[in-house]
Amino acid sequence: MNPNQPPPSSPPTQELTPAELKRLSRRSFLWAGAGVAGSLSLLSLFNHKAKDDGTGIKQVFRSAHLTNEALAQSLLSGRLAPEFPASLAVEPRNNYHGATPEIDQAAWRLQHGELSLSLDDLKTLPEVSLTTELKCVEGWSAIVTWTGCRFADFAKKYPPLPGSKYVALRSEPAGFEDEWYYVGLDIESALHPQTLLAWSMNGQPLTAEHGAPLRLAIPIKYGIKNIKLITHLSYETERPRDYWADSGYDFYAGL
Ligand SMILES: Nc1nc2c(c(=O)[nH]1)N[C@H]1C(S)=C(S)[C@@H](COP(=O)(O)O)O[C@H]1N2
Ligand SMILES: [Mo]
Repeated sequence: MNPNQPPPSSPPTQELTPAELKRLSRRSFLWAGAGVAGSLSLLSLFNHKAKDDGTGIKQVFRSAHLTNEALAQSLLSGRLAPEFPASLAVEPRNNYHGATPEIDQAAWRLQHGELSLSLDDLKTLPEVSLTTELKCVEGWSAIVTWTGCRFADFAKKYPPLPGSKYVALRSEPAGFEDEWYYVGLDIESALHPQTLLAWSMNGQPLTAEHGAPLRLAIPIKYGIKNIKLITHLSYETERPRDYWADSGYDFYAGL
């Protein structure tokens, strides 16, 4: 730690019993941390004085945010995202960070190590539909019905090697290099029962705007983790690169 930086807030876990911890959402926990640090005005003074670390996140907040990553992991176990009646589902905004890649759908394959899987290969796995909320960090959200297979069922058929701790998902459509996107997931989140490799949205095959032919629907995490048009899937022992984590967002991006 840079000695010129103000001290981070003291670890808030000291003050809380596990039962109390469970009752706190990640966000309210941040505020609890701020309370422990002293006062909000003190924190904003720190923030004002703290140097930007180059990711756009001030050091003081980064330390709080690292504590929260650990917390996100402990809160994850056993939590389910809310589900809704399918009648509430709507079409979400198209949130490609650039142009929508229009690819040859018939030629698409999911690369998994040596395997090159077609959508029909994936459709042999049990089909599941879930109506959940897609929440974008930009502030909008939409209730959407996703249909596909559970990532957990994919992992049963194509098991990770022992010691795998992460999943790397990449969207690298040929000819759309400017739109390439990549997401890293801790393996527990990938295997969460609500995490789907989805091929349909609101009862229709995915459109190009929403990631045809295959995307991730992971309602325990923000929209940034819901990678569209997946072309590569691998299990990893080290934390993989992640498009938004590379820009300073929380790698876990949990809700
Ligand atoms: N390949 C790819 N996947 C992506 C993105 C992207 O830019 N490229 N944006 C993400 C973001 S920020 C959000 S909020 C969701 C939005 O999904 P939608 O466009 O189907 O609404 O897609 C995610 N998946
Ligand atoms: Mo987003």
